[in-house]
Amino acid sequence: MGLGYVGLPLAQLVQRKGYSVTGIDTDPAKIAAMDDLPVASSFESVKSAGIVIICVPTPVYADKLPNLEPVTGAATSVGKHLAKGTLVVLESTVNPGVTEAVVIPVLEEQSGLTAGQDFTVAHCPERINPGDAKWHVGTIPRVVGASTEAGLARAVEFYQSIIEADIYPMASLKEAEAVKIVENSFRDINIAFVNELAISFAKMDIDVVNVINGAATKPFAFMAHYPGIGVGGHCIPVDPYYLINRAKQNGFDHDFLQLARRINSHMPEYAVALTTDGLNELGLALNGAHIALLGLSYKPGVGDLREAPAFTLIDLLEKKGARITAYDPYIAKDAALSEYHEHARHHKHDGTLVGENGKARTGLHLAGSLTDALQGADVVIVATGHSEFLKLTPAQLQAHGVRFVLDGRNCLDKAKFIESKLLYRGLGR
Ligand code: SAJ
Repeated sequence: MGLGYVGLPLAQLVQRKGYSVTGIDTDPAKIAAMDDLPVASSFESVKSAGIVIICVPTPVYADKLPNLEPVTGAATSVGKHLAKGTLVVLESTVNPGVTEAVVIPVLEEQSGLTAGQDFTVAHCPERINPGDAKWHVGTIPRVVGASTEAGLARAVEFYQSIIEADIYPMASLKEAEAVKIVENSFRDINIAFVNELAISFAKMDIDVVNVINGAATKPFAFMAHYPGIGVGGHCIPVDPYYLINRAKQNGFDHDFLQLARRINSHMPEYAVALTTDGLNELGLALNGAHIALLGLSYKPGVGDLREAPAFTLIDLLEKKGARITAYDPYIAKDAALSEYHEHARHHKHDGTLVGENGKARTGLHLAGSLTDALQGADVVIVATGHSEFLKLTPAQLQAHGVRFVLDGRNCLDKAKFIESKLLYRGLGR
């Protein structure tokens, strides 16, 4: 249930492994698009299913509290059709305790059945790395927790039958829920660490990327992460809030996790400060500057705008009166524009797109090619390290009259840009 970036590859894998599968999704477009998989928008097939797997999103609200509506909605629909003897697996990322405190009661209430006796529930947190060819759902190790020993054994056996990797049984549902939050919070705090280093090292003229790569020569006890203009995606900037909120409900305040979130959320502002300083060095102002923003997607090689820091950056730059033309080869113009307006609605108090200089914002211009984006730009900001941008040369930019480059993902050839007439700034290098 849920045919998104988690559920669809999983359904296709399960089918390939010889199971009979019905993919369920409430989005008619997803149902219509499917041709190699039996799909349905109704939950009828739950009745005859031995195993039901729920893979729905778990976003956070604007106030960063976990939004469990998709999970409770799915559990309600599954519960209505649940038959005795079924194993229900939740793959969605939830804070520790949700499967027991939210999902099981809904399943019992809707089905009139008793968990542990009539059906069992397991949690196997999804581990998907979009854009990664090597690590995909058929090869990534998993952890599983369940409400009963029998349920655990059944869930482990199922995942072992479809995945060519180890499946690790956890002692409880809560432990399995906590594993996922911990692995993603680990990533968020490590990115915050190098983001803070980038700001510090920029003041000491130390190249933070060289230093991280130097530290990474240590073959143990170090894991390289790299600074950037922000942390986006459906997992890393979101999951820590699950733990922060759950712990708060139980009387503990995760100062460190919250600090890491503050550092990472601050990076678009830091990028604006670097842009302002760079333009000042050229005797130019941010107000009225024409900026080519290269990349909108939250990570290279994929077209995904969820929590993408580029939109915070656009918002901050527009407030200062800059005119922005964005280009992302992986993002369709209409998707970019609707995300732009959605972001403005979320973050604009007055709801209108007016800059601090009082002028109505020119709104986001979207270029259809790199050349179009560079045309007439004073500034280039690289917000996503898409492969198309890595080959950019100083001459190419100068040909369009670009004067300043902010390499927001430290992905350009710094040496080439330093020796050119262009003003180049990286993040911490
Ligand atoms: N980022 C940095 N510096 C880094 C790494 C990432 O700034 O050193 C930024 C990226 O630009 C992006 C965000 O953080 O905006 C998230 O990057 P990500 O590589 O973690 O991408 P995700 O969100 O696709 O993370 C997925 C996650 N998979 C699951 O949650 C199941 C994550 O657990 C994986 O660790 C990650 O892939 C991965 O390893 O690539």
